[in-house]
Amino acid sequence: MGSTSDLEVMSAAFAILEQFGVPYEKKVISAHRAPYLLADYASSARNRGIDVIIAGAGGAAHLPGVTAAYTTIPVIGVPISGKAFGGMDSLLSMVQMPSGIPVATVAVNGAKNAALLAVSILSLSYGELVEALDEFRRKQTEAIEKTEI
Ligand code: RP5
Repeated sequence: MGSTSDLEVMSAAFAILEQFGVPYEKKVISAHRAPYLLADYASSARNRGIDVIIAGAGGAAHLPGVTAAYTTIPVIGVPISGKAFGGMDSLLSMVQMPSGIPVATVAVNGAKNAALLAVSILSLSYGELVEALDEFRRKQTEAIEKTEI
């Protein structure tokens, strides 16, 4: 994530990754304030065994786009709403990536879905996650079926 101020929103992703038993690392790396750190992190990610990167940022949210420029592993962007524009600035910064460097962008503050998408991608290589995803969906459906108002 771009700042510790993104931590609260991004914690929804940590919760999902922990629920599925997916090992992960959390980092604050700003595309603007420490671009050299981002270049090092993203360009070494594949060789360090990282399969997917979830990048959450707000404002002129270049973090996922610049990350994706330095690696060919999948990058999922989480636009984070700041004080201005209700997160529309971050959303457009991510979803409007120019052709050639894709960022899979989820909803504003959609950290939970970002992690679920990461787990789906990982399930292509780690078969045990397939059953875990099916179980997650079953429970979600059951909860809806049992809902009374
Ligand atoms: C972005 O600027 C961060 O991702 C954060 O969402 C936003 C504001 O950062 P702070 O000023 O709170 O550090 O780079």
